[in-house]
Amino acid sequence: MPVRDFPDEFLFGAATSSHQVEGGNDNCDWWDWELAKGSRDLSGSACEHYQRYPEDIAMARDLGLNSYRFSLEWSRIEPEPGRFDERELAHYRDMALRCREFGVEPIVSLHHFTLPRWLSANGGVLSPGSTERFAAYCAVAADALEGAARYVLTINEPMILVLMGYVDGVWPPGKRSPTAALAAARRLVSWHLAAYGRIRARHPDMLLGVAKHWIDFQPLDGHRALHRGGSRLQSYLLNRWYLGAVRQAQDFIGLNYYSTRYVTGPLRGVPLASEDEPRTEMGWSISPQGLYRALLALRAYDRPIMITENGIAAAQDDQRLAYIVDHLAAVSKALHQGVPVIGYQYWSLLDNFEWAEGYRPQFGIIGVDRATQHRTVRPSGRRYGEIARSGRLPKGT
Ligand code: IFM
Repeated sequence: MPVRDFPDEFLFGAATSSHQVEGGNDNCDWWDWELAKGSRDLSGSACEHYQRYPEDIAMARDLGLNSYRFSLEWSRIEPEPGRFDERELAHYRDMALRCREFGVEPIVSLHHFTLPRWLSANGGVLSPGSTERFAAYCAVAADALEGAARYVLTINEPMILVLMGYVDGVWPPGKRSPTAALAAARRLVSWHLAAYGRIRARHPDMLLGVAKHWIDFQPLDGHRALHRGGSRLQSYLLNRWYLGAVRQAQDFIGLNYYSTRYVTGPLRGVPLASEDEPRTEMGWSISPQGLYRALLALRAYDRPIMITENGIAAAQDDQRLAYIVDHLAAVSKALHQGVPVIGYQYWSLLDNFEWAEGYRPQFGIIGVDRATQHRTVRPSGRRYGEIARSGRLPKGT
């Protein structure tokens, strides 16, 4: 009997988020932002996943995946403050049930960057009652998922939302203010804590977490104290601070990992160590050892770890396959050293709307033709599915 690289129950899957794939998501802040800021592309009909989800989940299952991460769209579920739309709740419950029917474990995010327009128009994350509003929405959403979804993520990448929306100002709400950034970061801690408390009290069987982005900060020059100190500081600010603040309110750790970043000072760094280093279409480094380091670091939080995102924007599909295999090898190495990794969700199931970058970057193991919506499974998707089915990496990895 060949030895498996991953345990039988390991959750191999792929991820998406509502605004990036559903289409017609016109009641949220991002829709307005795309129109007002003249984004590279409008999200428009995206992948029409709102209508085509049965077909898409079936494709994931046919590939051999046993899990699927998707998000609920708050702006659809609560189109006006305090009014919850039963049809939308039924829609998302059906998505989770459809997964179950196909033997696919649903992993559900309740918030993935977008806000209902009524909230963004009133101060968004920083509006005075936003914590209570978020917790109330999460409670209703969790009720709708009862018996259908076990793994629930309250917030996707809270510190990326802070960085892009309140430091760099390139995402809504377009602020560049350290004071607002700090307030938003604190507020997103209270969002999670409030939502966790509310859901935990009503649904003791649900396993709750945050999809926490982790950047592998490394000193560009390990001999320079400034680079070393800078990388520790940046890792604290972007990686560890939030995880520490919600430490007692997580049943598992959700890890979104993409790359290493090379640090040259307290708030400075470069994406690549040298100009000839291989990179993704996003210009990010390709660094499976950064994933391995992240997993070892996260062991300190003493919870099971689910890789809720890891992936590559690649014009060449063989680059995607190599990325997946090399990152899974890093996961397997960590697993064999006792790190409790319970799953891996590739980002993304489908080519989709990559925020400010529009439709140019192709992350999907399934390609989507923008004109026809035709789906094409890429060879990397097939090979990933074979790994998922067998629990084994290709020989020689
Ligand atoms: O597309 C995003 C996703 O929404 C959040 N994590 C990173 C992905 C790739 O940039």
